[in-house]
Amino acid sequence: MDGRVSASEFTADRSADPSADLSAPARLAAPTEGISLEEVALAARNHGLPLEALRYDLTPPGLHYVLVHYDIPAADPRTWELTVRGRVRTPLTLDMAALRSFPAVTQRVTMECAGNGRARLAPRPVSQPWLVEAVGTAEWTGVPLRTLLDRAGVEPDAVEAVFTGADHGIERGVEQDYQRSLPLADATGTDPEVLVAYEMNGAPLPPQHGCPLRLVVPGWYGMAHVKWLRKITLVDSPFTGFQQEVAYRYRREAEEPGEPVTRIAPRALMIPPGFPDFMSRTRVVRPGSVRLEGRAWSGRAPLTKIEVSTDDGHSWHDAALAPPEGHDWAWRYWQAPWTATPGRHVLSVRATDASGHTQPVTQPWNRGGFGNNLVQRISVWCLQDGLRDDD
Ligand SMILES: Nc1nc2c(c(=O)[nH]1)N[C@H]1C(S)=C(S)[C@@H](COP(=O)(O)O)O[C@H]1N2
Ligand SMILES: [Mo]
Repeated sequence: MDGRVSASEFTADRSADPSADLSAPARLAAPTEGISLEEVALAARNHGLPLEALRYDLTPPGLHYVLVHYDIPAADPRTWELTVRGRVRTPLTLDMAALRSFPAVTQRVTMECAGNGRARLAPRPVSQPWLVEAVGTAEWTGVPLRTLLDRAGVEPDAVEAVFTGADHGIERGVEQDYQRSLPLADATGTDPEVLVAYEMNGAPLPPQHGCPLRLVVPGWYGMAHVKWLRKITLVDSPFTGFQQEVAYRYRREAEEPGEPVTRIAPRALMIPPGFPDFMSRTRVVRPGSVRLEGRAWSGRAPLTKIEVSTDDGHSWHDAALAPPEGHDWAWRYWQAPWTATPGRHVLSVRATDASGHTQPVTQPWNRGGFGNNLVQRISVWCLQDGLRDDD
């Protein structure tokens, strides 16, 4: 050896398995490693809710967060068919007209990506780098899943329904259609009631949200709401596909089976008050009375308490929480008064639900970066005057 490191020593692992270059395994970022261009590319495709849009009960078109693992597939509603197969007495093939002929149900549902909060974790799981904004609320219209399963006649030995989307890709070396399953009890439940939805806020589904058909599973994290839904298969043993058994598990060690990611943990978010600095997004407010407000939700149990802190978590005060008004699976408005005094402040809010869960003030870490409902912190400068005089 002449002391130089040959190129093959760096590429040895990869040349042994050429697909490692094509589709890398899951990993954690090194302590000093920043967000990569690959993650920026994902973030540019999969946008979040601008937090000021928390002001709307229903998220306006285009402001609802989006998460697409592969590509948005080409889909023509005029020729689309949904099949129901497997452990059923009567296999079904339904076009959009047939689906629309069933009695329709509309539900207001807050959806949140299980990876929301991932980019704030340390060590940071390398993936879609959400901060806190992967959430939105829409009114979804469609056919209850149990209506379709009744029509097909589920055989007594069926234990799960598997949902297949029309999108196709490779993830961590596994080529696949996007697929997820639900236990039969959840698939046929009445509260929450799972929908096979064809409308979002009264209009046909837009391409990025699953045109022409998607599953909506109220209370569950986003991965369960399979978009571009083309096939429902009743199976007699639990589904072990990639998005079920490999991804979307709470794991601290890579080798452990982990717990499945299911329902949404409680979270409250605040509309950042005042106005932002362009680069840092640090907020500026004027001294005096400021209304702190936002939305809160939980997919596990009704909310019982919202608290705000204006001193970086040292003390907490109850906020006023609006009633659910019949929308049990949607976020609720909260507000609290604050008197801003000159200087720097850190604002936070946290939600508690009837299952006794409160948002943590230390990170709930797992390898996939799922369910990180660590409290939001908003840095605010209260300035007597502007930084520059406009007059
Ligand atoms: N077919 C399919 N369904 C999918 C996905 C996908 O990539 N393909 N992404 C899932 C994830 S991880 C989330 S968070 C939600 C996002 O739904 P939205 O883009 O309508 O907000 O869709 C889910 N359904
Ligand atoms: Mo997600």
